[in-house]
Amino acid sequence: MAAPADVVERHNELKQTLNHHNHQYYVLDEPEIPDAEYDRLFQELKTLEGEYAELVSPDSPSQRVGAAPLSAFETVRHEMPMLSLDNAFSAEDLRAFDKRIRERLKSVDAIAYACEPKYDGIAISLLYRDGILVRGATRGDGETGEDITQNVKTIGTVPLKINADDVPSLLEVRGEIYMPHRGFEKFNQQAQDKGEKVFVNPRNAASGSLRQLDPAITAKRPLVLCAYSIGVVDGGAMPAQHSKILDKLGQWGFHISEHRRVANDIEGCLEYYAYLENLRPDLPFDIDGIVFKVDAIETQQQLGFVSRAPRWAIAHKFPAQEEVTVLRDVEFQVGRTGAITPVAKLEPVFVGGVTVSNATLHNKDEINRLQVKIGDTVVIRRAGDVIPQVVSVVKSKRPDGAKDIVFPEACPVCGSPVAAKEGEAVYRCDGGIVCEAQRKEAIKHFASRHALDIDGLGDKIVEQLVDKGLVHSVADLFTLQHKDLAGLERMGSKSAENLLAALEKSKETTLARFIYALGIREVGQATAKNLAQHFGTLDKVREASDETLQTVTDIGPIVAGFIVEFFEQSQNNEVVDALVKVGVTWPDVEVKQDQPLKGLTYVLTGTLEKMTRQEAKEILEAHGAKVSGSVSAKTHCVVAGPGAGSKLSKAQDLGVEVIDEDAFIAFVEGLKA
Ligand code: D41
Repeated sequence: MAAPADVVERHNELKQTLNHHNHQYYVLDEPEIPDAEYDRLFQELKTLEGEYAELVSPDSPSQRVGAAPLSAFETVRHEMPMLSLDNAFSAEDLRAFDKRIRERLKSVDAIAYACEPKYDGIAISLLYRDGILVRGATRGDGETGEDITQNVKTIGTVPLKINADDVPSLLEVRGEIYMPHRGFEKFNQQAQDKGEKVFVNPRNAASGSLRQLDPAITAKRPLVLCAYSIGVVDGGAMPAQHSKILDKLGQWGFHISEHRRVANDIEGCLEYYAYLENLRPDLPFDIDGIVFKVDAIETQQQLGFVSRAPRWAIAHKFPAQEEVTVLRDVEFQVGRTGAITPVAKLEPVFVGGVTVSNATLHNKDEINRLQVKIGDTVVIRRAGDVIPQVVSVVKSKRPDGAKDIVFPEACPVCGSPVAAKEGEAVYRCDGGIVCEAQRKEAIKHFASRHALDIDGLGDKIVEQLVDKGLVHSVADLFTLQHKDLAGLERMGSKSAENLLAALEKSKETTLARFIYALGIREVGQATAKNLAQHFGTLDKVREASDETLQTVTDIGPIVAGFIVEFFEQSQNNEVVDALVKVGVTWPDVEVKQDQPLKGLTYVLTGTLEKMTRQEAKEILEAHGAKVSGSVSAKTHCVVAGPGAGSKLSKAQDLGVEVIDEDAFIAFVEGLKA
């Protein structure tokens, strides 16, 4: 049956739209819509083509996967095309996949599947001749990609040489290059500090990093390769199961997913899906689904592929964590330290399992970067349980009346001037404790679980206490009377009694909690603990100079500056004194006298085999040393395990002492004696 005119029209429209977004995504690295939206449009196109085969044309996005590479790199033709993956979006889709396979094989037996996370990065190919890496290439459109040999060679997880006697003389390893969260955040922070371009997400960061024409730039990016299959093999044999092939690659020094597993049947695959979906928020990298592959290579070959996607593999995608919606308004919230945060008020939208109507716009720079206006259609992302954020603007959907976002020049709560310090992106209200918003936040923080842990003193109660003028500073909490509390909303006589008892109880605390509760900028729980352990008494912390503070574990010049600044302000000291006067107490902390490594900075790098890095760090810190993440002229010593890279070479360049793990252990033993 011929397709009706309206279907033909819709199909043309989809083709055009998808080709546009394909170009934005693959060639320009500037996606305008979330993957979920793209997937939906693509599915719609595939459905139409499924119904009316005549619609399938050579220029349909269904006929190619990705676009031609940029011209700057040499083009490489993959000897064996790099296939793409079909998607499944539900358990039903997955069972249908299994059914198709068994029907095709005319088999009633259960099929074993290799299960692995689908890393959200860039697929690449690595070619090894006699075990030596001779070429690295992007997947590109699957047929041709870009030669990025110089760039992949800079990535630590890419072996330059496979040291084994059973390596085929020609071997192609395929995998995904991605940027883990920590590296991504650090990189973006640095880029922002330098006023350079920041990346929207780790995937774009990985892609942008690989596309640098100067490998020295790529070398500085925290990229990781995870190997997921092989391509051409000649002059040697590989195992007969996908899972065993990965094991082999692991033995040869490739990074392979630690979460991979073999399921005995498709129901096992669904269990694996649930397991990984649960783990996903805690993974230190982005994954966008799971890949299931028939484990037996012989069966894979029997099944073959259709239009560039294997029949024997499928990607089970997670539900969208990004969505599009409309930005209705922007509100400015004032935090504990006066930081003004623009909050996007959104047309409510369902993202990754929850309805979102607020998202953070972070700060003024971010608004400028996004070039967002009120009325815009925006892309919202919700990652794990962090605050949803606006990641981009769909400029093509901007309405005529879109309004500029005006950042306030005065605090929306107290009217004090708002300013950013030089080099800082954050604008702050300089009202300090004059600002009601800051006072409220400071009190909420003081009462919070890891601070004084005042049971029953919730946000709503704090707001009422401040609004009614009953509490100006945290010290006032401890002089509250039953009659003050019982009159509040949501507070009966009994709850008022309970709150008074909780306040009384909270007075007995620890030095670390007390320091944390003060809410000094950048002094979190860990720093507060370090301060308590280092100084032992509050007075010593108060008197400590900038230089002394910097000898404390994990405290650098910036945090030291905040602490000094805090105790320079008389109103802060008055509050601290008042707290002590009303009876807030804690036992003094015993300071370890024996700190032979005091003032020395150590750096740990590479893999330690007899202890974890965390253990080594704790040992060093217990002896008074500072453990840093980067090597500088001030570094006293670098402990380097196998796989140490740039830090080791930097230490060598700077002439910093380098010891291996055994020497370190001997040294530590010596300290005990
Ligand atoms: O982690 C991944 N992104 C991943 C991608 C993976 N774990 N396995 C994959 N397996 C394949 C086949 C089945 C074709 C060997 C893949 C991809 N392909 C793939 N990545 C990009 C396009 C296709």
